[in-house]
Amino acid sequence: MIFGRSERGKPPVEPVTLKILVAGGFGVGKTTLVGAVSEIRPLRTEELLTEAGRPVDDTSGVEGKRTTTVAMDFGRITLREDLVLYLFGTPGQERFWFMWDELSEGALGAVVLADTRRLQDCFAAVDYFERRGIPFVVGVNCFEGAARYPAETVRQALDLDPGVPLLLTDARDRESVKEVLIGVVQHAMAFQAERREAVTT
Ligand SMILES: Nc1nc2c(ncn2[C@@H]2O[C@H](COP(=O)(O)OP(=O)(O)OP(=O)(O)O)[C@@H](O)[C@H]2O)c(=O)[nH]1
Ligand SMILES: [Mg+2]
Repeated sequence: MIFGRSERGKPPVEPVTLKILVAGGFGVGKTTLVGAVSEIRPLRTEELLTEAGRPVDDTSGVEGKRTTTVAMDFGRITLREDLVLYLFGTPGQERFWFMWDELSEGALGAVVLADTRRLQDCFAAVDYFERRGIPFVVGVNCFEGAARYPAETVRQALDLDPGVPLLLTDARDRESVKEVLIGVVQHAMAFQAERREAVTT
C-alpha cells in the first residue's frame, strides 16, 4: 500500500530556506564548522598551503593546517522541519576577500568566527558586516590551549555593539555549532523586525 499525503493527513511542509554566511579570519575553523553540522557532504574548495605562501599564511596556533579555502564552503542543515539553513563559508585569507560580496548576496545573517589567540584577524569581518548592515553573531571558537577569556572581555576587545550576541563554541561539535546557528537566526529575525518598525514609524 502506498501512504500518500492524504493518508497521513498533513500535506508536506515546504521549508523556509535561509542563507547564512560563516566568516572570520584565516584558519579560525570556518570549514570545520560547516563540515560539523552539514547533513549533505559539504562542498569544499580547499587548496594546499604551500611553501611559497608561508610568509603570508600565518598558521600559528593551527600548525596542523594543510589546506585553505579558496572560494567557499557550502553545507545545509535542517534546524526544524520547516526551516533549512544553507551555509556559505567564506575564504579567510585576504587575497580571496573579493568573493565575500558575491557570497553575502541575499544572506539573512552571518557568524563571525573568532580565535582568541588571533582576535585581530576577525576585525575585518566584523567591520564588513557592520558596514553593510548584515546582522551577525560572534562565535568564539574555543581551541584547546587558547586562554579562556570571559565573554565580556572578548566583546570589549572587538568593540562590539551591545546588541551583537557573542557565543562560545567548538567548531567541531555539531550541537555547539547548532546553538550558534539558532542564535544567528534569532538575532537576524529580531534585527529585521526592528528595522521594519523603524521604517513604518
Ligand atoms: N583544536 C581545535 N582545532 C580546530 C577547531 N576548529 C578547527 N580546528 C582545526 O584548525 C584548523 C583550521 O580549520 P579550518 O576549518 O580549515 O579553518 P578555516 O577558517 O576554514 O580556514 P581558511 O579557510 O583557510 O581561512 C584545522 O586544522 C582544524 O582541524 C577547534 O575548535 N579546536
Ligand atoms: Mg576554510
